[in-house]
Amino acid sequence: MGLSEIKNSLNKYDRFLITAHKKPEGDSFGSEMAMYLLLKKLGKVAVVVNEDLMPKNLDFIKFCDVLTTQKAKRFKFDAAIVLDCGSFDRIGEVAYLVQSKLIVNIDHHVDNTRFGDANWVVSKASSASEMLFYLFEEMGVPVDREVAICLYVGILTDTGCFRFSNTTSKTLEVCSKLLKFKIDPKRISNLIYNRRSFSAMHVLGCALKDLKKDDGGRIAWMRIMPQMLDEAGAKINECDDFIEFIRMIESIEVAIIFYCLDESKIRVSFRSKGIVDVGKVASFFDGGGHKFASGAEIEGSIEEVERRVIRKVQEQMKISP
Ligand SMILES: [Mn+2]
Repeated sequence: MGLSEIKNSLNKYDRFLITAHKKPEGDSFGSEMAMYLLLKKLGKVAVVVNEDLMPKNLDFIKFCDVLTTQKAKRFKFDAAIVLDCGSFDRIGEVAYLVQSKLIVNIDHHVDNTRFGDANWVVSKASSASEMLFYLFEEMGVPVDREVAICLYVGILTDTGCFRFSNTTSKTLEVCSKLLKFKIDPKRISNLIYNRRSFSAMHVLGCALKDLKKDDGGRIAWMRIMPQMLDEAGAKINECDDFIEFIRMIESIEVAIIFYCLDESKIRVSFRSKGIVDVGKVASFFDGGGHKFASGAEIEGSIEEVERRVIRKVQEQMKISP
């Protein structure tokens, strides 16, 4: 079971579809690209398919085309490799392409549902990218500079730049080996984090002006409204990590952002500093995620959704240790 099972599947088959969770970020995209490079080195044929476009700040690790599900329809493959994904439905519409194929599940989420025909889940690993490093070792394929960049990006982003509790001594050992390929941490972090547009910062300013907190003072939230984006000329995906600015406040335990997608659909993001399990709050609203970072899409007006969500977070806070 586990790693040897994955190794057998990679050796046995020749044509692979690689995918990861919807809205791919550093780890999903880094591990997808590293997996693509691994399969190429093994003489296999592979494509990367995602429901969503990759974020612009990761364009420097794009080592192959990323297909949409439409374009991938014609590609014939034996097995699908699903990376960084706790449950099968999180790959979105890619599920329709792969449902009757052999599924290889490689992931580090604690609540992974073992949806694959072959499963390798290491919840102690910082990231799927860290696991890919071990996979290269197991397959006897040397890592090169391109691979090292992909894996470093995945680990860097999933550990919040080595700030989160998933940063272990093994994680840093892997990074120490990756840095030997003369990759430049300053350049990489500048590319990932310091390429924002002025318009996105204007949206942040606008949202922060209306930052709110509850009576207890431990829950804070803000709204991203369509008119803010229109006025500034920014896109909603440029606001993805604005929640970090709320988490920076000393007294705050739970940070929340409400993204108003339209009049009756609100996407909600949650971050917890560690006491409150926001994964439970998100799953109450049919969302998903971890204990400390989660999200959901909720039907209703912004006022109504805001009220229901804050009440639920307050309830969860009451039963927290
Ligand atoms: Mn991950």
